[in-house]
Amino acid sequence: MLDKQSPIPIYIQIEEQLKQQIQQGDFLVGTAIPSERELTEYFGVSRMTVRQSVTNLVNEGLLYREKGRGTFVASPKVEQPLNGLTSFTEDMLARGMTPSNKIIGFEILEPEADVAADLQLADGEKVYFIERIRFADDKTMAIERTYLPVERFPGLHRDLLQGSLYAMIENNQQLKISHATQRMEAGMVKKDDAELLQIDVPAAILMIERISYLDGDVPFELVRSTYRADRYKFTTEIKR
Ligand code: 16G
Repeated sequence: MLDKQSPIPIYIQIEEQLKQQIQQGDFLVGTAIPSERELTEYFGVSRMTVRQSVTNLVNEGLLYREKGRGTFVASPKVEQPLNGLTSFTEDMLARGMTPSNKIIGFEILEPEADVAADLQLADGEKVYFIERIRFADDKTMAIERTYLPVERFPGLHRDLLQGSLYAMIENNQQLKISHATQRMEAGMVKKDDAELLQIDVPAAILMIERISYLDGDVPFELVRSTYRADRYKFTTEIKR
């Protein structure tokens, strides 16, 4: 219950209490939590206070609102370690989820200078530009925009990318993926990407750029990904 004498603001106490109830399964994933009116009566506080607590939980990704329907409990975020060089397919399978892709773009083009530099391409070298929406258990997770040097993967076609790109590289092409560098920053989703990810604007996203290398320090992919911040959480192990 609430402690009105506590230095902890009431809206935070309510937030913590609701969080605990979600975590212990009092409210199940996908079900509605009580309405603002009900929470107002239950806690004996103003509607504004309740709204603030609920909004904070929505912003943290524990709850989501649906216009005209109410506020629901969200699925827990996928927690992905950043320590190993793994593929989306491997990550989702490791969590017992089923990965799938929708290829929304596949073309050969002349890369911009920054892409050519990242992939260490010679003048005039072309790239495949592949756009994929990635799903876990049929839920949208991310959009990946991948650049691959045409010279390294001659004859690549759309059908080969229905599954895992890394499996294709390692199994079909018999190449050895070695390491990658990655940059991550926060942002707000663009309108077109929001439609692809089936989210309402405004929404937070995590943008990741990865350059991956084959054995011998040869860059083979540049990927610019847009991850749903409400579905993803990245963790790193750090040692001292
Ligand atoms: C991950 C990688 C991406 C790689 C993809 C291959 C990040 C940020 N990105 O999503 O660079 O191309 O896996 O996945 O982790 P696939 O083998 O399932 O196609």
